Amino acid sequence: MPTERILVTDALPYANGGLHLGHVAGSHLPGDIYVRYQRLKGRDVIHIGGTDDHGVPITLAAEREGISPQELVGKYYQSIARSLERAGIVFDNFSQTSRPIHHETARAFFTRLYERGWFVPRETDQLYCVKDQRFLPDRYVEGTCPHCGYPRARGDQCESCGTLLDAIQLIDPKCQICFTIPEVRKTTHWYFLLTRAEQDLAAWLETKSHWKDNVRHYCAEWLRQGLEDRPITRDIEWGIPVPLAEAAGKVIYVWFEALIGYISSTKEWAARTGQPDRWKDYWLNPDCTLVHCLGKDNIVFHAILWPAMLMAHGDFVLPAEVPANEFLNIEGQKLSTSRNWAIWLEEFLEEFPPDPLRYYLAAIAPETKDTDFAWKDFQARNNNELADSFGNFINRSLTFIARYADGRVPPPGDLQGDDRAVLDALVAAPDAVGACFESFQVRAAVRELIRLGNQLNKYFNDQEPWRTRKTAPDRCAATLYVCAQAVRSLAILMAPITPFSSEKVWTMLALPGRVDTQRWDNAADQGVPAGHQIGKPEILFTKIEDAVIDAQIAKLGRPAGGKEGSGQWAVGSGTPTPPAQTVPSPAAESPSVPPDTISLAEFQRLDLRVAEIVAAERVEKADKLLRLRIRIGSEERQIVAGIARQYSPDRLVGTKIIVVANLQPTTIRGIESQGMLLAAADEDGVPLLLRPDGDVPAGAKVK
Ligand code: B3M
Ligand code: ZN
Repeated sequence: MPTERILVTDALPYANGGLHLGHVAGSHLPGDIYVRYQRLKGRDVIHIGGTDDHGVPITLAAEREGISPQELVGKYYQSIARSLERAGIVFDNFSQTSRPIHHETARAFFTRLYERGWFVPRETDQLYCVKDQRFLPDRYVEGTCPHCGYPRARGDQCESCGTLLDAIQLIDPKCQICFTIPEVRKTTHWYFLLTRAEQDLAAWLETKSHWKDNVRHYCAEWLRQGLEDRPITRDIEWGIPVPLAEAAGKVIYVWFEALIGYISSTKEWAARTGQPDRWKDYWLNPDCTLVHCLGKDNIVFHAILWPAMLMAHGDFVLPAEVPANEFLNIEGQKLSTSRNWAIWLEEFLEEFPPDPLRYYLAAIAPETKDTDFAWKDFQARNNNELADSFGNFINRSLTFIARYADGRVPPPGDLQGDDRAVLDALVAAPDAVGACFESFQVRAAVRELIRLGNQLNKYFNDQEPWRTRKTAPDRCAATLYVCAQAVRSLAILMAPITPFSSEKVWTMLALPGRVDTQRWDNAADQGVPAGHQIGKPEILFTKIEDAVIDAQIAKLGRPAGGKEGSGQWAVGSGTPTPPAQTVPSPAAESPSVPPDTISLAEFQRLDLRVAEIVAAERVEKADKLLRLRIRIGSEERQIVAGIARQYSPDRLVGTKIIVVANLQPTTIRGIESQGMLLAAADEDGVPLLLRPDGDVPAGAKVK
């Protein structure tokens, strides 16, 4: 049970791109749901966030977009803040680490640790790009991870095994600006003596036995490997200058200061509320519950580095909860911003209202393992659960009252067993659902709610108010009375997950105030009195058609079309990487699906076309090969195909075949082949061309 005062933070996304659903599922939605729940519980809770504006992820993106880091972070701050707001993710303060308040706070923090002897300068080897004439810290280099062999490990951390790295440890490092091989040069950096905090950290982590398994296991593993002192200064220009004369030209390492951003953002909030000291009620209060919401790639920073920093500082409260989430995959594949295998929040909200997204991400929250966002599953849950269960019950109940009771909630009369069973279920629900929210188990909360929704629909069906309306009006009145109470309860209980819809229900019920100012513990009160006049019922959740979903699936993996926040180089928390040339690997995550199954979206990435052969000739000294000139619509190309044994060139001219039109060009015997034709081997292994069965124009898409 948390203390009455709670401070919830969401990981600060890098302001180098728009937000994708990985950000939302990993930290912002869990944070928002928890805060909304705690607020309904009447606790003094604040939700603190902002953008992470420094470090290599920013400078790399700025270089690639051809604008200054300052311009870049300004632009993405706006877009990130706007999409969070549209998604109903509400912060008490959403700051930027590039603001003066943060620079001051971070420098003061640094100075305190320096004075306490927590930093030592060390001369170290560092990768340097001769071509770009600069040191290459962190993500300026990629190479092979020395621990797991992952070939695209970044200079700060391996995305695959999670190990924190020093760029110098990478095997075959490459400069991420010019992709040449860097050399090693000497430079001096200040190291944070993490080793000195090791014992205290271990003892403190021992007290966190209630933390989620994934978080405890990660921490245990890091401790088992032994902590290392970490360099916390960098040789780049963009960032917070190190407040030491002897470190001129260096900035504080982005992770070291970004974490302090939680304090700065709280200070900014306090100042905005006109009580500038109010931040101390949280950060300097040992009874304040500090909760950090984040994805698993950030665990080490929040559960090891940050507590060590806070211990070294001495004044501040330590994290109480670090409910980290695993990753959200998309259609069976790892989310990748560089391949645009991602769903962008802003684009999503152009097409769909926020609540179905919130509901779905809550239902599949990656709490204990990676989970999969599948568009068809999203559609099914929206249609079956939101529309057909919750929406249907609420709509039937209110419409019935509006139509047959003049919009007035009938008196309960003599309640009977079935009625009481429903009212009892309502009484039990706040604790049952609340316990799930309290322990960061949002999926379980959704399950409880679904169970309640099903029970309510069953009650409505069993009571048959459309029949009792004529045969037993008292029964009908009791049913409608109970249903009205249940609608009110549902509105409150679902408010953390579907706040917009809950507010709508509140309006339809014409109850005073707003749903988000109600009390969770009063959710089961019979709060809609007999005789109360309700408002106009409206459809709450609309069903989503197949075509709408198919269009979304087809968008996956396609270039983003220059939209803000989703350009080729504009990434969320992923690394900016050159565009991948390969078709994504098969979806193999779901146990019920054979490992070589591909999704519809993957199939749709293939651009299969009908092409007409306009010229054909043999390739010299290659008796199997033909060089074909083909026409796809108005475009002509050449391809090289191994069909010379069974087809003579002149017979092929005018023939229509099927080609893969978006295959990476390749060179065969010195001739560029700009596509591939489709053929199937006969019993003797002789390849025979596939041709359309009828007159299809060249250029037609094969589906
Ligand atoms: N910006 C990493 C990320 O966006 C980093 C989080 C900072 S939290 C203080 O995943
Ligand atoms: Zn370079």
